[in-house]
Amino acid sequence: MSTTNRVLIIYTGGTIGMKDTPRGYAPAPGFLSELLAAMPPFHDRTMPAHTTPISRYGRRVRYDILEYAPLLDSSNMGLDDWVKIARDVERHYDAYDAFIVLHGTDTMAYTASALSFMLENLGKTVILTGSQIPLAEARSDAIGNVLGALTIAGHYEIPEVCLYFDNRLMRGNRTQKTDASGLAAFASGNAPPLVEVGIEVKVEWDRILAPPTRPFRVNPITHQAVAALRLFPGISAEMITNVLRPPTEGLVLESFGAGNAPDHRADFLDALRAGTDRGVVIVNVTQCQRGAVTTDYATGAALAEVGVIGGADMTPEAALTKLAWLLSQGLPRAEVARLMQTNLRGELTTTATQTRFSFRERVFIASVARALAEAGESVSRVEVERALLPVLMCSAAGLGDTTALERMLASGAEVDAADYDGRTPLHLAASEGHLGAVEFLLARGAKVDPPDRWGGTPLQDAVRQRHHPVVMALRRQGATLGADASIQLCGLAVAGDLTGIGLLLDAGADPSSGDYDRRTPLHLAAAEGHSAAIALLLARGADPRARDRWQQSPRDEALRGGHAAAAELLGVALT
Ligand code: ASN
Repeated sequence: MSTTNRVLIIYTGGTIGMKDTPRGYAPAPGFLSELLAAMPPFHDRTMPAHTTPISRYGRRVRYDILEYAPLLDSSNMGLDDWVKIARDVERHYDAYDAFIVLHGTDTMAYTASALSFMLENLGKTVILTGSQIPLAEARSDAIGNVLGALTIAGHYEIPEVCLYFDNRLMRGNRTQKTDASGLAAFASGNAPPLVEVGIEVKVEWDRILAPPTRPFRVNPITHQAVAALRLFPGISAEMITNVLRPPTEGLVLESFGAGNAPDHRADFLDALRAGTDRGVVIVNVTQCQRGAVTTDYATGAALAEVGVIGGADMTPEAALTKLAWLLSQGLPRAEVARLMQTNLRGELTTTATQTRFSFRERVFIASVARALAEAGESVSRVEVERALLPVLMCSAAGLGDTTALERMLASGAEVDAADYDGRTPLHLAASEGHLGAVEFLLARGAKVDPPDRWGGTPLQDAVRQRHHPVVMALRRQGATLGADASIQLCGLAVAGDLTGIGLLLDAGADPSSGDYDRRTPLHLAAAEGHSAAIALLLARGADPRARDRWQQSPRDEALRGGHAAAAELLGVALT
């Protein structure tokens, strides 16, 4: 296996590679490549150019640099530049394991968002990074940023467009530049980092999108007619009308707080309604760096009433590029509106009812599907899902994780999905004593007495593991014990196990039915002189008159064993 990963660095410009000139910082062709080649962390002198030293994880990274001409300050970048980057990733997709895009910080969040939509079925790591101080400066943040991005790109498979800055790898379409001068220039207010680099590289696999099952392709943005407008107190209706004039076809409206706008201003709302009536897709996102738009306030509901779509917790950058991308595809307006509210690349958080699987389950299922595909097995993700869902359901039930159960049921899993031993989620939840999960499964229509491969039922599991509340919950739903309950009760009577006897009786065992010699639990407790067990059995309705195969009564047994107190108890019961 190769221990060298190949990374393509697409260098578009930005402060990172700038040179100090008499007119201020300016991009300089070839300069960055020379600098990197001269720096030991980026170049092992014993190796061909642009090969890093061996990392502590035993790998080298070999990188090539694709330098753009001209190199751009990112404030000069636009839609065509986004498409060019996407096309370069496409052109070199098979030749490299991962891609790094060196980019100016000013509009990096826009490019990252745009790329996340354009790169469809992305199966390789794409990381945008740059710096606030040029690499050539002594105190530059570029060394850490590029080295961190190279390390992640060269070691991990994170099939997403990401942004790496200040020791954190974030999902690109969740980022915003929030600091014009600080070195921690980017925030991802609504999504925690995917990777944190400290002494260790900590990858949060649960947060990372599932790898694709379909081939990679570029679906470019070609549509320019989108705009963004930040509301401010007192904004005029005229201004809204002007922004919404043709050729505008999409508008990202940055509203106050949780998606609010003046609802007592008919002129303002009429101007918006005129836009949506004309077919302009208007998406509501918050001006805040964290949180989502809702229709909880009347001022938020007013926007929805004039046809403005809720953009959940998308950043304005993500909403704008997504809108441009969807409009580029010539989809009907209703479809654009629907997809704007749908999570396509992890750019927005959907409510629980809309979520299919947690990332953990999706990543797991997709990874298995991919591994099988790589091994040459022609199985679809659906087939893998069908095979794995029962196991995942059982495992969630065994952990008492009702949230996961709920999610899987919502995505089509069966409540009685049995594993290879015929054990259902209810068996597992009952065995582990998870009352909440048991009640949840029963409420969702789980079969009460499904036999597993050995004929065992959830109630038997709960009894065996002595989970009394679960036993009661199952009984309330009519669960019944199997034929061997009386033998089990006899065993407990011999042992004088009061808790066990009580539990088994609560589970529905008949206190008077005997073993193959018709010896009842009372006979056995009497023979052993377990007075407390005898009292318990009698209190629970055991028949003191029962005769065994040899016509012996429980009292006869007590007398034969010399257990006077037990005989006395049974004598009283007979009268
Ligand atoms: N103006 C620069 C750019 O965006 C800022 C930077 O890269 N730090 O290209």
